[in-house]
Amino acid sequence: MAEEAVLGFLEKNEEIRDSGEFAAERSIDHNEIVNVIKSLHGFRYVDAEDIKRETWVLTDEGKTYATTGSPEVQLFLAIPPEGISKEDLQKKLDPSLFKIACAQAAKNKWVEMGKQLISKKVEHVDDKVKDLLIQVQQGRNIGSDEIKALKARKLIVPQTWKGYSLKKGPNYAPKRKKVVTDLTRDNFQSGEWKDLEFKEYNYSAKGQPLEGGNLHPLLKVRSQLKQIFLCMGFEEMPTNNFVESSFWNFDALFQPQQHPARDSHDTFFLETPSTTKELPEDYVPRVKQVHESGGYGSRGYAYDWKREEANKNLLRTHTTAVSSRMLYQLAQKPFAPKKYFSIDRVFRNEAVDRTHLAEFHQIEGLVCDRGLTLCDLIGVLHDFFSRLGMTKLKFKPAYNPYTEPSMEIFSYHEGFKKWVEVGNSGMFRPEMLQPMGLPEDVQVIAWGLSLERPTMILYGIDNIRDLFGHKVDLGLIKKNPICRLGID
Ligand code: FB9
Repeated sequence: MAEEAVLGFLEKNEEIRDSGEFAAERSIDHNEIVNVIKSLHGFRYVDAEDIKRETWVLTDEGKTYATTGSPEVQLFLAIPPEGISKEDLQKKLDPSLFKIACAQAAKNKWVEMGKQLISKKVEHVDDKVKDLLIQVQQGRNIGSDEIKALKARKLIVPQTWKGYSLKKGPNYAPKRKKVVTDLTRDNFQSGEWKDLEFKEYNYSAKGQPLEGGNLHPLLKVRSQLKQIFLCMGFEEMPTNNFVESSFWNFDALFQPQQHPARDSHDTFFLETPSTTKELPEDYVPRVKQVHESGGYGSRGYAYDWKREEANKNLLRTHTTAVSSRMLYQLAQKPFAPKKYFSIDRVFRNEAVDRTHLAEFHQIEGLVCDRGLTLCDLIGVLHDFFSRLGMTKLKFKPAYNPYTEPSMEIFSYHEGFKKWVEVGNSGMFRPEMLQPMGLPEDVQVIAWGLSLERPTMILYGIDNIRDLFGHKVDLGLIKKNPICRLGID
């Protein structure tokens, strides 16, 4: 009906100047006309141009007054000639209107708000507000002062009316030809195809979105880092055991049993199974020995080392626990140099904040070989971090119970224009390596960093809770760019 009206009118007329008037004149709903115009425009039967008009529409309160009359007039009409007490008058009107009605009626000097009585000051009043609201409703223009007054009373609000002006398009026809999308065997054999309108191919149509799996940004950065380690000739250590014994997590690393990190404020100890089943009985006494009285050039910690303490199970606080296991295994065989890495979860009973959760992924690299020095460590750190795009490094002396010397690693971040701490490193202490049975001239250089920090920086994620955990927005997982580590 709307389409015939539009195509029919253009058959005899140059253009439809205003779709709003066109619809109103034919009391066709303007939205119906708009949908037809959009579709005819799509098939180029018509060429349509937007026309916009700022109009005013009534708010719900405005709509009420347009039908029931303005509150001040309702109040005026409710006052009997002899006047009425405020209480009685209040009963006669809708409570939500009373206040505004009094204010307006008084402002219009229609009523006398006496102490006892409210009385009329004029004989008759016109409900100009109601009339104005109806005019606006009918789209008729009213004066700007009236507009301002109604707007101030939040009875009308501005609205942009959108319509079209349209002319015949290149494919104009008084009647829309049946558009088909496919050349079928039937319309081909029947020759009907010659008179048919074939729908244009929309070459910019987006194909069906491929619903494939998406890698979490952390896993993208992890696979990039794995690539870097493998390219540097490192082997991945097996990290599939979140539960570890205090022995491998601390004692084997020459971390004393009274070290603050070994109490439940920093470490998650297990209730069940609370203790480990087995430890290498040939090796444990040497660890006890080095803790209690040193050896290998060390004087140890001179305290009473307890097996029970070492037996306690916990959630590993660092993947260095895996390094200690692997280095011990290495020491059980004829020595061969090794380059190992690990990337997996570690757990620390820490206060959660913008950059810290109770668990994060630790990245660790180690090189085990004869005669390694601090220079080799600095060298491998430059090699490793340069592959992450960090070429400007500086090192700050640090302390770890299991490495001496130890260094914090800083990289100059061009974007932030500042030095960012990008990790920690050191040379494993002989008190850790010798009891394992590694040859005296074997040194192990190692370093560690987190997976979350680089991922947050690379993906511009400012709060770790948005990266990891139940608050992660799946949209981020679906739409995050590929990880271009070290690639400008
Ligand atoms: O990851 C860290 N920072 C970092 C790393 C990369 C990065 O890349 C950006 C793209 C440019 C940005 C930042 N840090 C280590 C430094 C800090 O964030 C630090 O405040 C927090 N650290 C964690 C531990 O927090 C308690 C990060 C985590 C960390 C620290 C030390 C080690 C591992 C992880 C280690 C070790 C180690 C030392 C010697 C021998 C073996 C292992």
